[in-house]
Amino acid sequence: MKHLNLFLGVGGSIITATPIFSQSATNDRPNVIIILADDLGYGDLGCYGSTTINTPNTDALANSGLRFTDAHATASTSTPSRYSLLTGHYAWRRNDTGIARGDAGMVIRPQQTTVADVFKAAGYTTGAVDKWHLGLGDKTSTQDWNNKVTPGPADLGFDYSCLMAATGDRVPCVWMENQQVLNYDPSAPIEVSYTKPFEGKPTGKNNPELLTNLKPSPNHGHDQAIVNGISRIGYMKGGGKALWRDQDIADTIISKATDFIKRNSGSPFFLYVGTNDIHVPRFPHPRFVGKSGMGYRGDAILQFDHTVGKIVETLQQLGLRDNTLIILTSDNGPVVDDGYQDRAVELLGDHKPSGNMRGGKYSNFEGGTRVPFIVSWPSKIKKGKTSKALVSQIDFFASMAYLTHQEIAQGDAPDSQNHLNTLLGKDSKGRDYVIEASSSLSVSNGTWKYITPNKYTPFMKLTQTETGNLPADQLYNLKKDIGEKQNLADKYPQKVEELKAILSQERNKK
Ligand code: NG6
Ligand code: CA
Repeated sequence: MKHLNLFLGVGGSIITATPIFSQSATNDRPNVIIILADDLGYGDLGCYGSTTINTPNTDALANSGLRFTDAHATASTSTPSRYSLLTGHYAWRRNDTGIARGDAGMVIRPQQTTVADVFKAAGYTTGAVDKWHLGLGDKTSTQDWNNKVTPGPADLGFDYSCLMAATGDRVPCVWMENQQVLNYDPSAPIEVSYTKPFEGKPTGKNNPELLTNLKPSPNHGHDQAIVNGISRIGYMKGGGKALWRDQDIADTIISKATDFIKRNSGSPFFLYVGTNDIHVPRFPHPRFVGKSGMGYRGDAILQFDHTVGKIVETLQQLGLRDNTLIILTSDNGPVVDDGYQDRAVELLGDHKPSGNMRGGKYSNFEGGTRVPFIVSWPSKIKKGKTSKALVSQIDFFASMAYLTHQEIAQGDAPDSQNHLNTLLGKDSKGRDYVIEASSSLSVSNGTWKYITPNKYTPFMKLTQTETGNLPADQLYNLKKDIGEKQNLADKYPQKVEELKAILSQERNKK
């Protein structure tokens, strides 16, 4: 239910406990920034033990705060993961929250309460600068991209938004600023289709000679509309000067995010920054090309790290750093070849995107959903600590509601728990268990992990992913076997029953 009346709480969800007036962030009301990387793995950062990539800015952020070693996205792909982070509702409770097309209607319905609504009710100014991937407009394929597309983030509590509707590899390849195409070019009206090509428009499939920047990997299917010498999923016409250049995407995110911070430096703000890095197509700015020695995937990690550095630097310049709570995490685990011939596989060398874990993006194994998770708030959190507490992105909503003194109305964020103390390092326990969704549901209590049987493929050839799918119970002892190699389900049937009971109890909740 959406809040209607902030002061009275009548018929609405949020009752404010703090007055609404403009005041800069105080110790009680820090600015909050979530930096959500895309497909960044547990092993992709120096501060998570990688010796093959340099991520000085992210490492400095970790050193300025708390680094979690058992933190989880709720799903192993983007749309469901982001849905849950913003709503505190498990995406798997709905059947329409899978990887969204670029012309999907908005997945979070306008009447749902999001964490941005919570911040807004607390008097914050709210912004989203990101790869959105949660749909725009009312219904799939009904958007008129030449006009304002509604509903959109403004209906979900965001005062400002500047976003890529879906992903870099899906049309439309334009930025949507406050739900309208940024730099709209009236001479090139935009049309989008996910069903048929536009007559006379080249495609990656038919015109490979036009793929001057990146070619798709065989059989993945990113061979439709060509934009900026890269073919995509979906067909698109028009766009003209509004079309993005992939090599500039990170810089656009940096400038829109830092502008938002500068504009709002005088009063508390919440900013959701979802980077395009390191999702495919990876086509970093020439400043980063060749710098990692690992090809575009590694270079995109450097570009991500640079983005982190720029955000932190802007806060420092404005004197906001001490009282800004930053959470840095990833929407799901890593993948190496996700659809383009960017030589990520060939140049990977000794780099381990999932660290010591098994699987990655699309996987039930820990590599799918155990993600980097850094929390930094210099005026409140001790420096340079590591937490082994079990945490999940599903708890962002309730923890932020608690931080900002907002009550959560009946029915809102039903799966979210307040773990603010854990996030601030005052409590090292965290959740009793986390639930992770991929092809199956899994549950982990930090030591024991159970994966529900299913009949899907155990190995995705295209991406070379060990999915963890098996038509039998799987039970792993993560404390002894982080690589999930030894299935102990037969040995400990009691444990299996215990964890299954948790899942069935969760499934039975609304
Ligand atoms: C998959 C795409 C992959 C990527 C993913 C979404 C194919 C074969 N693969 O369907 O390239 O776009 O969707 O990634 O189409 S996510 O991180 O946004 O969930
Ligand atoms: Ca992702």
